[in-house]
Amino acid sequence: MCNRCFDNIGGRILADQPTIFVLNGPNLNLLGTREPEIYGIDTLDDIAGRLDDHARAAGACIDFRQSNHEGHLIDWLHEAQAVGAKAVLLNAAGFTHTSVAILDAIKAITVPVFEVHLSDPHKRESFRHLSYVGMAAKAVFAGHGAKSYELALDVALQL
Ligand code: CA2
Repeated sequence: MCNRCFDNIGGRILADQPTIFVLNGPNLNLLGTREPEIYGIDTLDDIAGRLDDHARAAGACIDFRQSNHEGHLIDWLHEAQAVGAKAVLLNAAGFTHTSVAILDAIKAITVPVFEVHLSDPHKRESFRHLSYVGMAAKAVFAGHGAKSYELALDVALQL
């Protein structure tokens, strides 16, 4: 997270630097430790570092988070709206395919949400073909490994 973007009291976003929330769902904290043939070898920290560099170079800030709990992701979507984030990149992981509550949260905010996946769920098991997130997301970036996040960030920065 880029602390320059937030004040110390209310956590509000300061003035001129746009902030992009990057929210990651369950099990992604283990990225880089198994199934590299599907998800690549980067850890979530590696991805966060690259996004941060990329965003700073463009005069923006990244607020990068991960949780294994559905409610945290919902609270963070609400927070993105409350603090005036420019966009949200959301890899809801397994919740992508199950969570009406996350769909409702995306629909409840006006901040554009971009769906991100390392793998391409449409080339995998049929239960991954349904995406509740995709029903409300502005666009989907999937199947490019860690690059999916960078591609989504590029588009979000151009909003
Ligand atoms: O490809 C993606 O980014 C997914 O969102 C990853 C989810 C999966 O359920 C979605 O269908 C597609 C799984 C995240 C599991 O994360 C790990 C990755 C490597 C090692 C351990 C966990």
